[in-house]
Amino acid sequence: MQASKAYEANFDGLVGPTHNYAGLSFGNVASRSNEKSVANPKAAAKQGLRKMKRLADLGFQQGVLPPLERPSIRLLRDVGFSGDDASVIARAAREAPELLAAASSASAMWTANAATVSPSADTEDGRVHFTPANLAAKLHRAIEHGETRRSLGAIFADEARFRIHHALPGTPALGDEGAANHTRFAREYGEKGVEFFVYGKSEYGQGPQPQRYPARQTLEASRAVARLHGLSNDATVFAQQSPDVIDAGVFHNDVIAVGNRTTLFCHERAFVDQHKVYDELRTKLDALGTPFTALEVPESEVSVEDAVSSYLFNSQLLSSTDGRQLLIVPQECRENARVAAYLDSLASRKTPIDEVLVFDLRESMKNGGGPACLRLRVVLDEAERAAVNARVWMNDALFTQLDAWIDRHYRDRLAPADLADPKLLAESRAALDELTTILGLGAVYDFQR
Ligand code: SUG
Repeated sequence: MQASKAYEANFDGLVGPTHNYAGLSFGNVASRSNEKSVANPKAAAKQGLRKMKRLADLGFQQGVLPPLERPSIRLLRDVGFSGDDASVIARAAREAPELLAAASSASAMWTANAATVSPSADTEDGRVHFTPANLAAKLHRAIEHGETRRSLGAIFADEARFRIHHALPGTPALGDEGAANHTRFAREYGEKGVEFFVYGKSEYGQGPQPQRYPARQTLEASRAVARLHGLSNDATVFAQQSPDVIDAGVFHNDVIAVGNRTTLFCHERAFVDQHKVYDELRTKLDALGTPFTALEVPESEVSVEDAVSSYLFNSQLLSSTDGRQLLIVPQECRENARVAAYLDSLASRKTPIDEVLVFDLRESMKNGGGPACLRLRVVLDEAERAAVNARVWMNDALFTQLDAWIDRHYRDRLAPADLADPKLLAESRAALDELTTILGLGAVYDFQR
């Protein structure tokens, strides 16, 4: 059967007005080392928006996912703070500042963790499947999935084409971090592919586990998502991340590997039994008539430590319309001499990467979120693309509108103490209320209902 033409769209999370550095993610080196520094939400939102605009200008399908309502008054009420909204915030600031910080995080910007997505070419029922990630490992992230599901529902509303599941039960045995631990290989986006799930540990099985930092994704969760999406066993591969790289700060697989179509770009220490993993991918892809290339970076050229500090592998590997493969890296890659030398050497080596583009995402990077963290990949054929809420596609007009919207609503300085300011809630709600009109989302937020 001839596959229909399909595209990989990237949906980036718009950085929310409460972007701040609260040190909430033990195991994520950047988050912990920038704890309590002063953030610039306006700059953060503009850096993300400029990435979206530039990729749209280059001809990529680029969408926008909205921030969530923060601070989450719902979380603060759930943990016993009561009274009017201002009193809830004031009491939380006094009695449990760490819970106020969790309720205020703009972490939904990292949409690679919003959900796992399987294209219709891979699923049993021929629909695009989404499973919002339960993000059970961290409180500030575990509160995202309900609202995320609502946003996805407002954008991918056509139930004949899109199936949006509920998140898996939020418990350690089923810890799920979404697309950050998922990659799909296929010759053409519209053809059946092999879906690659990477987990940190198995809850019930044997096997090595990290000792220092938590493994956020379990094998049981990855298998559950594959089942929900109706993926066939002969077109799925499950691999374990090396526990020692988790202990070195690789809290998601997308900090050490990225894939696109027939290419896997990764560090040589990314997986347990790495060569077996390549063999299984190659065999399963070969059965579909699809080639496979692993571009592996050795420790001798770029150490895991360099990879974690530069986010070399948290890059986006994108196929341009003229068939070239682009690597979208954060500017921290240019500031690390070994990583910069590696990237420079790509021009003279024969690799599947044709060009490297560098982006300033400093504000997000300081919380451990690079180019790939900020995007959710959704492969869509023509009909599916036409069924997406058209207002979320990036173009000149949307860029101009959002840029002005950021100017109107965002602060350029947010220190930890500012989270106690009740005005931040009102400002954030005013911004989001206007955003739902710009993006045509309807009343997705609790405060609008
Ligand atoms: O879950 N950081 C996020 C970064 C997520 C990166 N995503 C991917 N790798 N796909 C996290 O650790 C830090 C928030 C703070 O400390 O204020 C944070 O949540």
